[in-house]
Formats: sequence, structure tokens, C-alpha cells
Amino acid sequence: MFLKLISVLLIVSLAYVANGQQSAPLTVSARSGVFTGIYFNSTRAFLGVPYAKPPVGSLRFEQPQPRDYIFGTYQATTHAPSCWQSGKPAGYVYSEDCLYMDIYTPKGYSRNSMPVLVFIHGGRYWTGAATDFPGDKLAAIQKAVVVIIQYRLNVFGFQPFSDSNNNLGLQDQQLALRFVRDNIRAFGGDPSQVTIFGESAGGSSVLHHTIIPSSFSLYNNAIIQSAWQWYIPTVAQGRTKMASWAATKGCDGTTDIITCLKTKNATDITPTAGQSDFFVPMVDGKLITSLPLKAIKEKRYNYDATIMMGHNYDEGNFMAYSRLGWVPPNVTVTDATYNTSIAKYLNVYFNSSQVTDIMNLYAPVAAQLGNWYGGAEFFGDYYIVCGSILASQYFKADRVEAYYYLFNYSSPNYPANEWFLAASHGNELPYIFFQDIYTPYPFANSDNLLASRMSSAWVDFADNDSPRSPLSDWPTNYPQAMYYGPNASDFKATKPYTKDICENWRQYFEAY
Ligand SMILES: *[C@@H]1O[C@H](CO)[C@@H](O)[C@H](O)[C@H]1NC(C)=O
Ligand SMILES: *[C@@H]1O[C@H](CO)[C@@H](O)[C@H](O)[C@H]1NC(C)=O
Ligand SMILES: *[C@@H]1O[C@H](CO)[C@@H](O)[C@H](O)[C@H]1NC(C)=O
Ligand SMILES: *[C@@H]1O[C@H](CO)[C@@H](O)[C@H](O)[C@H]1NC(C)=O
Ligand SMILES: *[C@@H]1O[C@H](CO)[C@@H](O)[C@H](O)[C@H]1NC(C)=O
Ligand SMILES: *[C@@H]1O[C@H](CO)[C@@H](O)[C@H](O)[C@H]1NC(C)=O
Ligand SMILES: CC(=O)N[C@H]1CO[C@H](CO)[C@@H](O)[C@@H]1O
Repeated sequence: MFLKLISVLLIVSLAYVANGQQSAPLTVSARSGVFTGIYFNSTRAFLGVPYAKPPVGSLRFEQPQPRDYIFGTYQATTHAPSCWQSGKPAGYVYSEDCLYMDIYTPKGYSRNSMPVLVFIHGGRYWTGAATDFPGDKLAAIQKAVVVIIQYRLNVFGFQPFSDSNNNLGLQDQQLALRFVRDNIRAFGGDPSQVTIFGESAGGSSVLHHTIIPSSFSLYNNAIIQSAWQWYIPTVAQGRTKMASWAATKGCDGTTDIITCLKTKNATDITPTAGQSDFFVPMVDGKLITSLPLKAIKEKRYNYDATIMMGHNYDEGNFMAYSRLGWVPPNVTVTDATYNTSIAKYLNVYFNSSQVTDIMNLYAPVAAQLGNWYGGAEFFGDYYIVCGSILASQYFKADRVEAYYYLFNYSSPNYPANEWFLAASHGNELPYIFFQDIYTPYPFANSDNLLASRMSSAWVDFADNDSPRSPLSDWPTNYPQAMYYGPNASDFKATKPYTKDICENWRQYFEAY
């Protein structure tokens, strides 16, 4: 018995030696419960950690509820299902019971209170999953606690049919952040050093948390990457637009639509991408009281947080590709295709005179650059670039410290037939997470260098409120930005990023 124990201890200590460092225990006692994780590459990973009561049955379409203390030891050893959606390829498991997070922490503690980076994934508020973002490399290489959260999507997270319980997906994110604040110390994180970061819909989620007062105390710093959609609907607009959709589900408004939708099979009420333009954050007068740019203009944002923001140089290229017929830029896009597509996406939120005005604004751009690149400029400016630029002008005028980056890098290994997408939407993420995310390609030496630079800037920002280091000589404030690329080893590449045409978007992005 005693000998057996000795040999077990010996094996355990040999395992520590084999790892080259002391491994911290896999079971931690946190405020909300005792959690057991797994060793995952060079991290301890606590996968599928629940932060809310499952929003199922009578809790569908209701505010997220904190969980009671979990008795016993919770096995946080496998990923949770993704939130209910229709956007993923085969192989994903969906459930309405999806309010979980994955926590990655370096296997050997580098110190007891590491900075915490909480990632909010994108996907147009319609799709997305924590499993797409393994946080292990970022955590292990840069010595941080990396948390990937899930939140309700599409109709389950963003219903416009009632005047209460709107923007539930953002409320889920708030509850996840409360869980992080209350528990992260047990995982090696410092609850007073929490940075939220996100890309696309995740970037605009972070943006919303910088203007929603009830979110202010839940994080310290914010990184807004390629924030998607600076023009969002009101609840009333969403209700009008989606009434016919609800009617096709047997909820025609003769009874309360939410009460009716609660009785339906989740599969049957999961919207497609084309049906999801109004299942997004909306101005509800409670959580979100105006368009985000208007809130920033009126100085209604979190002054206690330091903000980092950025976008990608070819931001609109993927949208041009996917929305103008899946052709590369060297293939001619007809005027008819260009007109139809631009009008289609504008018609979602704008009336006929506004559509005409905006199309006239971009007609000279398309005439000069060709319809493919003209479309890319339009899509990029409308959804992402111009809102970001106008916001950073306000930060500058307000004399707050804000950092801006521009990602303009093409990996030598990026698939050659899609060269025009390398610096497009979402493609900075591999250089934060240290691995490919959406498009698989092996990392070249310059890719590794850029990933070291960008991931260390993100973690330095979380740690010191500043991304500056010898690896990246960041300027503060508009119009100067840190350029990541085209040359990965140019540590001092700073340039202005103004864009005159953006002034024309102000009237829309500050309309209400
Ligand atoms: C929901 O609908 C799907 C497909 O129509 C079906 O496979 C599933 O069994 C249904 N679930 C319930 C609980 O009725
Ligand atoms: C467009 O460029 C690709 C290479 O990127 C080439 O394979 C293709 O033939 C070109 N198409 C036209 C119409 O020039
Ligand atoms: C495209 O729209 C412009 C106005 O923006 C118009 O002048 C032109 O005739 C349209 N072309 C086609 C082919 O529809
Ligand atoms: C379009 O909306 C704008 C802004 O609300 C309004 O001023 C204008 O009258 C509307 N035009 C039409 C044709 O509805
Ligand atoms: C972005 O990168 C491309 C090469 O990939 C280069 O031609 C262009 O000048 C760069 N833009 C800026 C502003 O540096
Ligand atoms: C990249 O930038 C570094 C540092 O500024 C410089 O030494 C090097 O020559 C540049 N490489 C290219 C290909 O421009
Ligand atoms: C080096 C290493 O252990 N890599 C593993 C990291 O985790 C993923 C997912 O479990 C594995 O696929 C890798 O092999």
C-alpha cells in the first residue's frame, strides 16, 4: 500500500519533469464551484464551464439567470455544444443549452495573477462557436488567461417581438463577464485586469459594452476588432420587419409572439442567414439607447477603459467576393450585378431615397476602381471601416488615449487562388491566436514573427493598458495607426488612415 503510493507519487513527479515545468493542479476551487480541467497542449483547459442556468424551456427568450453554486466536482473536460444556429458545416453539435465558456491558462503558472483576455466571437450574431477559437497557444505563449465565451445567437439572443428581454445575447455576455470577475482568480487570472476583445459581431459586442453603463464595471480594457454594423435597427423596426417571418412559424400575433415561439421546436424557428438582419443588437431604449456612434459623440462611453480598435486593409474584399458572384477581382462584375447587390443590402435598413443617395456616393468609386473593388469599398466602409474611423475621431477630439491598428498583411502561404482575401475580414485572427482560424494554411517564418508581435501587443495591452513594446511602436490616437504588414518585420510602421468618404456616413450612423 505504502509502496504503491510512493510509486504513484513518483510517476506524478516524473510527469511534471517531462513537462519541463511544474504543472498546476487540474482541479480548482472557485467561487461558483470546484472545476476539473484537462491538460491541453501547454495549457490547463477548463472546457465547457457553465456560467448561467440553461436558457431552455420556460427560460427561452428570458434574461440569463446566474447558476447556483455547483456542488460536487464539475468535469470541465469537453467543449459545450454551440448555441442554436443554422450557419455551421456538418459536425457541429447545437443546443439551446449553450451558455458556457472555455478557460485556457498556462500549464505552469508564470505568476499568480495573469492578465485575463475574454474573447467574444463573431458571425453576424447569427452563427459562431467557442470551438472555432482554441485559446491554448495565446495563453501558453503570452502567459495569460484566455477565456472564450458563447452567447445566444439569432432569434434566441436577439428577438424584437417584445419590449422586454431584447439584446439577450449581450446580457449573456455580461453574465459571462460577471462569472469571470467572480471566479477567474482560481484559474490564475487577475480579476482587476480583464480585457474584452472580439472580432466582427464580437468586435461590435465589445463596442456595445463600451457604451452600455451596466457593462462598465465588468472589464478594464476593450479591443474592438473590425466592429461589424454601425447601423442597427430599433426594436420597433425589427418587429415590423419580422412579423411575417413569425407568422410562417404559426405565430401571427393573434397571441403574444414570444409566448407562441416558446412552444416551438428550436429547429423549426432557427433563422437562415437571409432572415437574420433584424436578429441583431437593436436600440431598445434600455440596454442600448442610441446608435453606438451617437453615444460616443455624446461622450456616453466608458472613460475608465483604455480602448484599442482596428480594421483590416481589404476589409470589404470577402464581401465583394461572396456578394458579387463569387468571382475574383480580375473577373468583370457587370453594372447590373453591382447595382442589384448593393441595393439589396442597403434596402434591408434604408428607404429608397437613402439607397439612391448612398449608391450615388459610391458610383464614382466603382467607376474608378471597377465594380469589384468599388463594391469592396462600399461593403467595407458601410459595415466596418467608416464607423471605426468616425469613432476614433471622437476619441481624439475627446483627448482620451485610444490605440488604432491597421492589418495589411498577406501570408506567403495564403492560398494563392484567394490572394485578394489575405488581408480581408477576420484574417488578422490567426496572428492573435497563433494558428489559422477560418482558412487553413501552414505558418511561414514571417507569419510566426507577426503572430509574436500581435499576440504580445494584445496581452501587453491587457497587462499594462498599452500595446507598446520594442516589437510594435504604436502611436496613440487618430489619424495615426500601427500598421501590421505588409512587411511583418517593420516594427515602426505607423501611418494615417483617414478616408474622406466616411464623412458621408455620419448622418446615418448618428441618426438616432
Ligand atoms: C424538432 O424537429 C426536428 C426536425 O424537424 C426533429 O428531428 C426533432 O425530433 C424535433 N424535436 C422535438 C423535441 O420535437
Ligand atoms: C484571374 O486570375 C487568376 C489567378 O489569380 C487566373 O487563374 C484566372 O485565369 C484569371 N481570370 C481572368 C478572367 O483573367
Ligand atoms: C446602375 O445604377 C446607376 C445609378 O446608381 C444607374 O445610372 C445605372 O444605369 C444602373 N445600371 C444598370 C445596368 O442597372
Ligand atoms: C427616408 O428617411 C429619411 C430619414 O428618416 C427621411 O428624412 C426621408 O423623408 C425618407 N424618405 C422616404 C422616401 O421615405
Ligand atoms: C497594403 O499592402 C499592399 C501589399 O499587400 C500594398 O500594396 C499597400 O500599399 C499597403 N497599404 C498601405 C497603406 O500600406
Ligand atoms: C522590412 O522592414 C525591415 C525593418 O524596417 C527592413 O529592414 C526590411 O528591409 C523590410 N523588408 C522589405 C522586403 O521591405
Ligand atoms: C502539440 C500538441 O499537443 N498539439 C495538440 C493541441 O491540441 C489539439 C487539440 O486537442 C491537438 O490536435 C494537437 O495535436
